[in-house]
This record gives sequence, C-alpha cells and structure tokens, in this order.
Amino acid sequence: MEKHKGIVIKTTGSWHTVKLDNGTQSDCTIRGKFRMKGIRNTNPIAVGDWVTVELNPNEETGVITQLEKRKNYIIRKSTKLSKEAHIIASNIDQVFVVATLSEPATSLMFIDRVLVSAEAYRIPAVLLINKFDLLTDDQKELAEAYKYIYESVGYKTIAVSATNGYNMNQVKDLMTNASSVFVGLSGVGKSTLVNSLQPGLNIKIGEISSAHQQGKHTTTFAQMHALDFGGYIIDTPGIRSFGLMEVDKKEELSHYFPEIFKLSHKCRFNNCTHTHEPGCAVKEAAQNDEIPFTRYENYLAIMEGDEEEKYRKDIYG
Ligand SMILES: Nc1nc2c(ncn2[C@@H]2O[C@H](COP(=O)(O)OP(=O)(O)OP(=O)(O)O)[C@@H](O)[C@H]2O)c(=O)[nH]1
Ligand SMILES: [Mg+2]
Ligand SMILES: [Zn+2]
Repeated sequence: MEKHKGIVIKTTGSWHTVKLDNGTQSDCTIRGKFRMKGIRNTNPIAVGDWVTVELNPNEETGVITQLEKRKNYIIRKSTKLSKEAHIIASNIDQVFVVATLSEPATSLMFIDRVLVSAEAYRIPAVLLINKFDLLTDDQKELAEAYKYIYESVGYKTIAVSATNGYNMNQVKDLMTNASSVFVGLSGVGKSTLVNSLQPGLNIKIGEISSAHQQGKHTTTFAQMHALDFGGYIIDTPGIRSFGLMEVDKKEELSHYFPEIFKLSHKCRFNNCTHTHEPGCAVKEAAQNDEIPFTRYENYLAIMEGDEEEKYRKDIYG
C-alpha cells in the first residue's frame, strides 16, 4: 500500500481532495476517528489539514488515515443552536474578513465575531470592504468610518472592488506566499475576489436576491486555490451568522478584543469583566471615544450571549 502525506484542498461531504507530496491529487474517504479534545465537530477533516493518505491500489482514490496536529483553525458553531462546531479552514496565515456595506450589508457584529474567532488562535486578520464601486458618497463615508474603527484597534482595512480591481494590488501584496482564507456572508464577493486574484479559475459566482439583498449560497464547499503570484487562498461558503465557539469561558473574551485587553490592567479590579464594575478603564475609554464604542457594545452583547442575527436586522432596516 502506497502511503503519502498531503494537504486537503477541498471537502465535499464524505470526499476530500488531497494534494499529495508526489504532485498528484487524490479523492479520499476517511478511516478512523479524528476527534478533537472537548469539541464535537461536524467535519472531522477540513481544508488546510495535513494528512496521511493510503492510496487504493490501481485507483486515483485513497483513504485518509492520519491527521497532523493543526497549527490553528477558524471555527464556528455549525448552526445557531447547535453545540457542534464546523472548522472553516485550518493551518492558515491570515483571515480576510470580506464585508460589504450593501448588497448585502454586513453588520459590525458579524465582523467583530470573526475577528474574535481569529484572535482566539492568534491568526492575523485583515478587513476587506468589497464592492466599493457600488457605494454612494454617504456609503463611502461609512466605509471610511469602518476603516477608522478597525485600523485604530490594529486590523488592516482595505476598500476594494473585485469587479474593477480597485486596491486589489494591496490585497495581492498581503497574500503573496501566505495561506489565506476568505470569510463572509453569502454574496459579499468572496469567489469573485478569488477569480480576480487568479484569472482563469472561473469559479461560479451568484446573483444577489433583489428581494432580500442577500447572496444565494453559491459556493457550497470550501476550496483552496493556488495563486500564481505565490500563496494559497481558501474560498469558503457564505455564512448566515457566525456562532462563536471559543467564548464559552467568558473571562477570556476580553483577550480577543486587543484594545480592551490592553486597557484591562488599568481597571480597579484585576478580574474586571468590563461590564458593571466601578473603576473600569475600558468602559471609561469607550465612553470617551478612546476606543471604538461599537466594539465595546459588541463585546458586551457577546458577553450577554446575544445571537448575531439580532444585529443583522438593525442594518437591513
Ligand atoms: N459591483 C460589484 N459587484 C460585485 C463585486 N464583487 C462581487 N460582486 C457581485 O456580487 C455577487 C456575489 O458574488 P460571489 O462572488 O458569488 O459572492 P460570494 O461571497 O462568493 O457568495 P457565496 O458563495 O454565496 O458565499 C455577484 O453577482 C458578483 O458579480 C464588486 O466588487 N462590485
Ligand atoms: Mg462564493
Ligand atoms: Zn474593566
């Protein structure tokens, strides 16, 4: 039996496409249990995983028999009420949160949740505001406000247009020789961005439903694409809401808001949760606009256990 190491580049239910160390690709099933400590996940194997494959004799198919320890991963609750997790991608160098101000509108809450999830594994995150070509002057100002909020807390933020190429060179520079992943709502243009970065892939893109101004979940499986300028980009299915897994331990949440964490040593109580305590430096800074108030509000809401859907309504009107 021929054994190879390889990286998972596509997952479609029970089949996993693995790029092998001999340069070939193999569609593989799984043998064995790939359990994670303390977490039940719906997908045992994710795009980005390094695995060992046993090739089936005289066939292009194989079996995944071993999973290397993951360096990191982006994970979310698989559905709103579920305790199960879904690993979006693993072993990544950076997350690109793809947001849009219209068609569809992405809430700050959605962005903050993805950022929290990235921080939990110390994965650098960049915010892309796509469809810049569609924005009215007022919306351009709003895009500037987003940029101000997120750059002030340490996240590079770039307004881009996948369709006319605006600022795409900046994105290419960041992506070169790195393994990156796009995360965002359906219809924000993740697949269009991949097509723009790597012409010729012809990934299927979808319309925006005119009734709801939302995408139609065109991409259904995560897939890693090689970039000619060096590096890899993982396109993922759009998600409706980002259920956080990592913050069951509430006292840790502040660690995942860098600006809050930085201030917390100035709070009167060293176990301050920055919610109701007197002498809280974080609350004071938020009220004085020294840190973005929207981020502080979202921190409080996540502490309260609010679901993200609630916030989407605000922005859809
Ligand atoms: N005007 C404009 N339209 C864009 C831009 N980027 C994407 N679109 C359009 O937005 C729609 C959705 O694009 P997709 O690339 O399919 O979006 P997605 O994020 O991959 O969506 P899912 O696969 O459903 O998660 C398509 O009609 C694209 O043409 C952009 O920069 N400007
Ligand atoms: Mg897509
Ligand atoms: Zn505090």
